[in-house]
Amino acid sequence: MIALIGTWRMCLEGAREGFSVLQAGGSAGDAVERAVIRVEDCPEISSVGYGGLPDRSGRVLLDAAYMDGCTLRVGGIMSAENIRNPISLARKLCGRNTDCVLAGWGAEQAAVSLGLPLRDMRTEASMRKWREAVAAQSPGTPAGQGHDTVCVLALDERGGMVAGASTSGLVMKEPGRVGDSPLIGSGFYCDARYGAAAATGLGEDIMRGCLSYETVSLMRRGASPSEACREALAGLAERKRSLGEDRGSISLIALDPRGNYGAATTLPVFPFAAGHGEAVSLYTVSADDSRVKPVTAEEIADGP
Ligand code: SD4
Repeated sequence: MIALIGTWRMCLEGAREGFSVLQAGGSAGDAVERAVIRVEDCPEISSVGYGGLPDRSGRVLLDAAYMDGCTLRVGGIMSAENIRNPISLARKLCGRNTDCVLAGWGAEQAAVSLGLPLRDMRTEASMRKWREAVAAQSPGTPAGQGHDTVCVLALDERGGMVAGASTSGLVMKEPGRVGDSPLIGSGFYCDARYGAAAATGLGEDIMRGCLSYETVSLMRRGASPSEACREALAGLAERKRSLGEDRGSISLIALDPRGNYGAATTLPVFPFAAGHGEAVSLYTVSADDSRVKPVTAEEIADGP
């Protein structure tokens, strides 16, 4: 069985490309990298890669990760600038025994030494939005929460399973701020024996519950991907409620070794692209209705 799932509507084209890699007998790693690159390279997507919105200082600082579920090896970059395809660098770092997660300038140096292309990730449009945001902001305003990470999970014919994630983080984040996306167990986790999971939403909350590891753990104990996502989210929401906090803004996706996928969210609508067997399509789940519903891109054209 081959299968692939990715976060948000913006991932649909990439997910289709990644899925075609799997259909041609390619590896889960190639499928994930292809799908994420498609999103990173798109200048209109303002939360990932090229055209991603800058931090408060006007720099586009990127987080990304790649995990191989057969070896439990991981690669990642945090708060790194000028990396044309963060997912490709994360993948290259995965497999090293040391130095597999690099931050800032070190990540940029590694890209150069590994022969990966650099790029100024700012676009005219992203800098215009940044200038507007700076003008609208008063000192001490926290980072904006509307932002969307691309996370992709894939299963190949040989049972290979990979998780990947890439983001420019929260809008107007503080320089040096790192979200959940490059943190193993929080933004992503993948163990080919039990399944893979990834998260999008407010990283500061996702980290508190190590939600991706928690989701895979629940699958290890027999939960389906949908049940595991729901239970992991509900566990953190319950804990937050006991602390007087709302459930926040978090969505989870998951995939098991049989190619079943699932998702759960605290949002009114969370779109994702997924497919097993024949083709990839768009689906949604919502906080109030955990059933996975097929949708068209037009039906959810307003969101990411
Ligand atoms: C972060 N989790 O940096 C990311 C942002 C995101 O939907 O996914 N927002 O916290």
